[in-house]
Amino acid sequence: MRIGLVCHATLGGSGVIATELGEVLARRGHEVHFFCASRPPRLRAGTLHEVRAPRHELFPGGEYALALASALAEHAAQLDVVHVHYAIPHATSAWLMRQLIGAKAPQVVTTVHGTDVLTLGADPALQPVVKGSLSASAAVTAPTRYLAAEAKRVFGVDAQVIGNFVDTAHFTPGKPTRTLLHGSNFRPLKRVGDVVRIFERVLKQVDARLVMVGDGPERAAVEAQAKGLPVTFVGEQADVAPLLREGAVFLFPSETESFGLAALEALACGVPVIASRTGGLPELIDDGVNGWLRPVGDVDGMAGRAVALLTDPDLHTRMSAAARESALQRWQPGPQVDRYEALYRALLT
Ligand code: GMT
Repeated sequence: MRIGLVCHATLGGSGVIATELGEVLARRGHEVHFFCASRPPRLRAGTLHEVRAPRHELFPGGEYALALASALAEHAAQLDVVHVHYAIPHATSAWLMRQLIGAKAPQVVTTVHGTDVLTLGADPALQPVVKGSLSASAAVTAPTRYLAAEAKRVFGVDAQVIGNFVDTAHFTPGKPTRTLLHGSNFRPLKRVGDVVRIFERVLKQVDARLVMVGDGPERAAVEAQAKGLPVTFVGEQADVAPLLREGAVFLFPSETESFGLAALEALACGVPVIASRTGGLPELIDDGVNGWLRPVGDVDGMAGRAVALLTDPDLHTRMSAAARESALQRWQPGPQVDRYEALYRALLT
């Protein structure tokens, strides 16, 4: 098949899933084209079409959404399917492309990922156009049952659940040291302040260090909060696997998460995850098996579990093995890419 993949070119999970999907599809012999504003950091396969959005110095407008629609229309004859990751603005650009091309247009699949449903997509300023664009997609998918239910609630659309996945050959266990880890884009919903609060409580009982991976709006404030503590801020990393291999515990106290790809990468490296019981995280983390779930904001509860993992080697070994096993059993690329391929084929017959 000739497949167009559209994603945001960031280190965010939706861009990572789109580029990994493209790599597996290309390995399976499909022709893969990416449409992005710039080169996605983990892109390794397929043809990249960088979408240039001209700007007018006076008038604000959705230039990128329109430029993407034009680029998709320009290449429509070379494509059987356009699969967009993250609905805003991609699903709308794909719908516009179909208006431009008509009956011969490629089929459109939209995968919703998180805030395109939960916050931004639910905003009354955008909800009608996102709803209309999703309804016009030939198929909508979501990575968890939780997000599929939210898509139904917010937009009235039925989304098929096709899970995210992790390359378990790259994300492999290492030799954990007394290191707590956190990785995110440091936005308020990640509650990075809680990470430091949890760590302060841990330090009262155990000697340890904290490594904070990523960057974003809350970084300066949390660096100030962590001053004087053994905390290292390493910024954005193209490859987080080497850092994860040193971790004993991954802290993920988010306000909400549709899936939590960063947590899955930690699990694949055999790092138990202590997370909030929120969103789709319970579909990834079995409480007390491959990690622990505590209510949002329960920093004492999360610190208690981290101390248990750092001080009980048998418990850590058991949970670390369960973490790796859960990634191997449930979140390998093969079965999820099979489902996407089957979906594309069904739309083309
Ligand atoms: O929705 C966002 O804020 C960004 C988005 C992204 O592009 O990474 O994150 C969402 O999609 C990821 C990949 O499916 C999930 O792992 C994240 O949990 C999800 N973020 C939220 O639900 C807040």
